[in-house]
Amino acid sequence: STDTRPIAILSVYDKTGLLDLANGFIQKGVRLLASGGTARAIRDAGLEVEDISAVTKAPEILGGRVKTLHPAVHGGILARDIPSDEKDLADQHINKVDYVICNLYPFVETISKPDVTIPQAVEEIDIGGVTLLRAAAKNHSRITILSDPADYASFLSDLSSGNISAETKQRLALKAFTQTAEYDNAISSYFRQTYAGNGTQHLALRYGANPHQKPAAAYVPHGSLPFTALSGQPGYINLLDALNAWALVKELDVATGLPAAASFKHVSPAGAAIGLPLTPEEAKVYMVADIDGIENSGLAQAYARARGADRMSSFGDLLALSREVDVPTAKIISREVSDGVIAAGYTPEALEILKKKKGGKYLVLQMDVNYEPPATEERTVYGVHLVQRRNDARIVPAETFSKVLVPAGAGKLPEEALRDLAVATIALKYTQSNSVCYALNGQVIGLGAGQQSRIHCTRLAGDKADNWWMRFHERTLGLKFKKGVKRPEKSNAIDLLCSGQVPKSGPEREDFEKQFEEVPAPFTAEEREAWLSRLTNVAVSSDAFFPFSDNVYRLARSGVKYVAAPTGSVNDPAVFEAAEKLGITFVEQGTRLFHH
Ligand code: 93A
Repeated sequence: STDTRPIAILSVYDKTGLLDLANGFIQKGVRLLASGGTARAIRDAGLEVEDISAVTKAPEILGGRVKTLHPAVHGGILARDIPSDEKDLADQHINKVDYVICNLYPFVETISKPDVTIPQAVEEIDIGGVTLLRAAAKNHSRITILSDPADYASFLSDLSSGNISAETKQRLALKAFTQTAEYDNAISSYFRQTYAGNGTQHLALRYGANPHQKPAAAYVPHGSLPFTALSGQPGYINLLDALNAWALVKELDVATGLPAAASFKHVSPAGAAIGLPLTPEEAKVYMVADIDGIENSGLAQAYARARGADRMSSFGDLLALSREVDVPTAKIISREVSDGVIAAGYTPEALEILKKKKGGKYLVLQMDVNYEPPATEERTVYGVHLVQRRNDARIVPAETFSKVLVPAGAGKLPEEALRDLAVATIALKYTQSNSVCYALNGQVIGLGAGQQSRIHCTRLAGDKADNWWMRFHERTLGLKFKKGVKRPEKSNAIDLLCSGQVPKSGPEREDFEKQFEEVPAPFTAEEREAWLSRLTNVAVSSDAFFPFSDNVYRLARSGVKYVAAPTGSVNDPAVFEAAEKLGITFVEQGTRLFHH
């Protein structure tokens, strides 16, 4: 056509600021072409505008489903300033478009309505608008794309100054691309929830970390969730625990070749272990002496150790098991206070036992053992997206712990030490930092998590290891509880006794004594010292270097003989010297293992 004015195409659902914008364009001699409702709004205000059909020569059809989808529109938008494009336009009598103003049908608002139907949602899926945004943004070297009324004012001042910079066009194109990306995300997320079926790719959760944090959900963008709930409904923290615990046991099983178990609370392990036969004392301390068949089930042994290490912390745990759950393992779980289990599988009999727990509400998750998480992970905190490569560092005992620094020239560590260092290190990898872990006999015996100071981790974990060992004292093994005292109450009383916290008198002392057939005397300082001096061969791992030698001194007091930790502290020489003096073998574990 002979009309040589610049062209703006306007098609907006949200008509905020539209008239000012139209007016500004007209002042600058820009020709306005608009879709039905947009044209009407401009025209009703007494401003000059043409319908899109003036260039498409085609009416809006299908009740508005096809308004702007036309070569006359998209040819005009997508054409570059190159001879072949100019020729194509001339042949088809199409004019170049210079400005596109578009915002989309309110899909998100529509699906947020409580009773929305699928046809209603479908009708709000904008096609032509997304195409306008995308086409204009693609050709942003030439075209200005306005996708947000908030940008109109500054655009108008640029327009009247006659200079819309390349930088402005780029920024506006990015905004348009982001808008179409978010729009498509909202659509796929809606269909993930309605068509894929709850629990397949998307799982609605009752609430988030706390009951007032609604809504909450778990989903994967592709494929299916890697777990299925065979019983119960997982919560948000359940899943944080389950997925970390699963990763831990899978890795521990691979590293040792033995069945592995972990007992999680608040996204840190309370215990983690591999399946090694239990001594009669261990079976007693872990309260599993009466479990039939435990001597033939490595998985049951692993869980007995993981759940038994720190019975107080494991109260109400979410546990993970690396192999198919059998009846002995299910029997241990069934009588403990626990929130749920994630495992490689369940025998039918074991599943029957677990399904009966908590009146049928016990959470039983089956993990897809072949699932491999993507290489990167992302989360948002306070609106900011954080992206990182997943911590895929592998712990291979014979390699990871081969660099012995102290004593200099020492050979390979004994197999048991390598094994226990692997248990401690893999446990740390899934523990909120800072963390220090003590291990013995293929299990965690003390773990300090989430302390800001390393020495506090070392002390906390050391005190836990000491309490664990005090539970093997003959006086603890011989405790005579009254009939009817429940398992958790026994564990609390044992912890009070073993940690040396029994008060001299008062209501707490009375409560303590009430539970016993024969009231035990608190341990004397001499008794403790004598018994603790017999704890030995303990292996310790630290998720980062020891900044001061106080850590090594504390380790030595709990029978530690092997330490694996990263190096790099200015105090390394002092740390090594302390280890040397105290007869502790120090292995450099080269990878820092912070976890949050
Ligand atoms: O149904 S559509 O996908 N078909 C189209 O061809 C089309 N072109 C623009 N919806 C279409 N639009 C959208 O219409 C725009 O994204 C905008 O949200 C809305 C403006 O319609 P009206 O100008 O009739 O108020």
